[in-house]
Amino acid sequence: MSGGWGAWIEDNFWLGASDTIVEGEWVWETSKIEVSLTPYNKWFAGQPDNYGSANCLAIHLGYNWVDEPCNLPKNFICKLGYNHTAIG
Ligand SMILES: [Ca+2]
Repeated sequence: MSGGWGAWIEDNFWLGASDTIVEGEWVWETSKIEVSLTPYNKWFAGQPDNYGSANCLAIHLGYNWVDEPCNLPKNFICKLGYNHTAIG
């Protein structure tokens, strides 16, 4: 698939944070730490904008962060511990 919404969906990934509990307060799903308190974030200019009730954090090409509706189909990126073995 190339171009249009298909490429947009394929070219970005869920990162595992959301503002579903309190709009505008972004929290990592696993640690429950506020995103603003972690040492790195890279919101794209004008993001997050809650467009279309966007409550989940995605990263897209250029490694910028955007908020998107949580029901969009995407692959995801996970942080694993040092001793984890990737399968598959
Ligand atoms: Ca939101």
